[in-house]
Amino acid sequence: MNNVFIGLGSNLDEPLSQLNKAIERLKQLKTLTFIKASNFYSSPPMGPQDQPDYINAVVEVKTNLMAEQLLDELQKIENDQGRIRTQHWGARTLDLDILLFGKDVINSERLIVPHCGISERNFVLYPLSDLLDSNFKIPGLGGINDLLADCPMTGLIRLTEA
Ligand code: A4P
Ligand code: MG
Repeated sequence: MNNVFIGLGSNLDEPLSQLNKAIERLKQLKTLTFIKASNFYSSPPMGPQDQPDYINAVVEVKTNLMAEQLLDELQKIENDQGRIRTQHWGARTLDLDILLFGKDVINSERLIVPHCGISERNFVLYPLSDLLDSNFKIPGLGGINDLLADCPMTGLIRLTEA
């Protein structure tokens, strides 16, 4: 079994309920065990500014699936929740990214893990840190506490207490 951390993001069609719906779908999947969800956070958009603020969260699951099989499941959920791929970094009803997949480092055509930009994106790093021990080390990036110290919370608002 691999411990996997999945990043969730939405800025269209009631982002909070998009995230809650996606979490319910993940809980129903027989191929994984849901462990825990982080707090929810809001933040201004990274990338094109003519789009609404985002809501982000991270969940931890355990699974025997291979990473690409898990990506297939996540893309099904994105598609079912009306994800339309138009502009890179553009507005979306739901984005599900595999942030960490056990201790694996993956560089395939479909998958880059750890996910790009974990260490610079406060809307990924802070919810992820809600779920990690303070001595946790991210493959190739270093200790979570050092990463947090280098990543200001600017613009990030914690919405819920998990
Ligand atoms: N892919 C590669 N690695 C992974 C991975 N670890 N997990 C590939 C998931 N997918 C991965 O993704 C394109 C392709 O990435 C997939 O087909 C998969 O094979 P996509 O979601 O269709 O397209 P995208 O939107 O162009 O890229 P991506 O990577 O999802 O964008 P980001 O980097 O996630 O950025 N601002 C705030 N505040 N909060 C946000 O959540 N998100 C984005 C999107 C922009 N601005 C944001 C936020
Ligand atoms: Mg994505």
